[in-house]
Amino acid sequence: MASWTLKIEGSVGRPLSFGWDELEQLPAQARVEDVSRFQPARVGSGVELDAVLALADPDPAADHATLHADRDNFHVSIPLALLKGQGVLVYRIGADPLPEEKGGPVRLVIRDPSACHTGELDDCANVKYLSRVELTQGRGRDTRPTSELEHAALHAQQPGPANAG
Ligand SMILES: Nc1nc2c(c(=O)[nH]1)N[C@H]1C(S)=C(S)[C@@H](COP(=O)(O)O)O[C@H]1N2
Ligand SMILES: [Mo]
Repeated sequence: MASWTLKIEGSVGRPLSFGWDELEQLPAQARVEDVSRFQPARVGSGVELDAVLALADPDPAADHATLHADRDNFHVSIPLALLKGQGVLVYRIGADPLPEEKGGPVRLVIRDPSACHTGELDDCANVKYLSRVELTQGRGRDTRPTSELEHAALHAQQPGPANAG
């Protein structure tokens, strides 16, 4: 169905590549229905990031996950300890693929982020067009805006509703 893949790579025993069909085959306990229940501004359903990472057999020394959106060259690196229990990979709305204007084909939705640039697990880390998750020892690439000005400029480029973020 889908022409995209989400790769899990870096410090893992088993690099993996997921498309729509592979994500659909994940067990019920990995599934998350309707992220708007905990993030009212976000939509869609998906799977727990933790469940997907576990399948790749992470190196015990890996301590960061870097979330790569190669499409627009946006990258976020977060300590695994902070990310644990927080990340949902959203890729569908009902039976349909998550559209690009919602950050599809795959978007990370953090269950409980802090406001933009107020911490490592912030709203800015809800990576759209997610193409790769790379596990590393130490922090990886992070292109999140660091100032209000940079942040406003980034939002001005985004499709979809204006966001004061
Ligand atoms: N690929 C990608 N993901 C991204 C961004 C981006 O520029 N590119 N911006 C981030 C920032 S700074 C914020 S605050 C949120 C905004 O999400 P929204 O547009 O759905 O509100 O997306 C994040 N995810
Ligand atoms: Mo942001």
